[in-house]
Amino acid sequence: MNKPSILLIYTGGTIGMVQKNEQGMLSPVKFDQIMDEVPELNRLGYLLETIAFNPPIDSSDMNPKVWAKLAKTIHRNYNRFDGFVILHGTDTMAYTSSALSYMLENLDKPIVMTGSQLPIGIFRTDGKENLITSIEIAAAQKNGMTIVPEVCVYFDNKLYRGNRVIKRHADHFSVFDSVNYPLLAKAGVDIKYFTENIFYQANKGILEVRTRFDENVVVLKLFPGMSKAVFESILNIPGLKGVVLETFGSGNVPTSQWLIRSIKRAIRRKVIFLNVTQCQGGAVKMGQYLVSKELLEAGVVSGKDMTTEAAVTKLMFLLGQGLNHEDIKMHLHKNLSGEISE
Ligand code: ASN
Repeated sequence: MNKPSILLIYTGGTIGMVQKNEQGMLSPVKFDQIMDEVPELNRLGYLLETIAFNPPIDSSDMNPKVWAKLAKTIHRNYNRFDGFVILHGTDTMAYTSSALSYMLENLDKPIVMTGSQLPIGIFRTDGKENLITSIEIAAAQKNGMTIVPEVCVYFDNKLYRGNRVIKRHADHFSVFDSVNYPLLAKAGVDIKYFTENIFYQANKGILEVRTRFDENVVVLKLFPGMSKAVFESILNIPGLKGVVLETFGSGNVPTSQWLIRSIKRAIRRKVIFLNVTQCQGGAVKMGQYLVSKELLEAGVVSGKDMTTEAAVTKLMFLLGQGLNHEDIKMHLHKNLSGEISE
C-alpha cells in the first residue's frame, strides 16, 4: 500500500513563535525551526511535504488575500496529496476555516487546521500533539476512502467542523468550541471518528476554487444603550453592502422606532442584513418575539445558528461572487458547506 501523502502549510501563529525580547514578546519564526522541534514527524511513515508562507504571520493579520493564497496553494497541489494540514494562529482560525469551507467547492480531501497556545519549542507546548494528530487525521482512510473530507479544526483532542467553531478561550489549551454542531472526531488512545457527523459528497465533482471576497461589510453588535447616532453612522458608511447584526438571544432588537427605521432605510439602499445571535449557542428565530418580527418584515435575513465568524465570511464571500441581490439573500440562509442547520 502507498504511504499517505500530506502537505503541511505553515502560515504562522503561536506554534511557530519564539520570545523576541526580555519582556517575552512573541513573534513568528521560520518553519525549519518548527520541524526541528518535532523529529517524531519523520517516524510517522507518511510522505510529508511542507510549504511555508513568507513571512509567517500572527493570525490577527489574516485577510482575504491570504485566504486566497491558501485556497490556491491547496488547488495547485490537490491531486498530489491525500490530505492537507494548515498551521495557523488561533485568534482568527475560525474565520479562515469558515472562509475556506466556502471557497473550496466539491472538496473530497481533508483540510485540517491546527496551531497551539504555547510555542512548539516550549516544554509544555500543546503544539506537538495538535500537529501530530492533525497529520494522522489528514491521512486517515478507511477502505481506500478519506475519513474526513472537510475543512476542519483540530485542537486539544477534538476535531470540529471548521465553519462551526468559535475561539472561546484566550489562555486554555481547549481553545475552541462548537456549540451548535457535534464533534467530527475525538482523540484518545484511538482516534474515534463520528462519521454520522461528517459530510460525504454524494456526487463527486472536480474541486472548484473561488477566491473573491467583498470587504464592504460590518459586524454590528448591539448593546443596551447603543445610541441612534452611533447606530446610524455605522449604517451610513460609504459603500457599505452588508451588515451582520449581532442581536440578543434568539434574534431580538430594541423596539425603538429609530432603529427599525434606520434598518429599513439601509435596506432600501440595498444593504443586506444578516441576523445572528450574540449567544454562543442556539439559533435566531425571527418572529418568535414581537421585537424581532419587524426585522423579518423589513427583509432582514435570518442567520439561524451560524456563528458570527461563519456569517461574516459567508456574507463577504457571497457578495464577492457577482450574484444579484436576491440570490445573495437566498443563499445566505441556505446551507453552503455545513455552516448552518436548515
Ligand atoms: N496570536 C496568535 C495567533 O493567532 C495566537 C495563537 O496562535 N495562539 O497568531
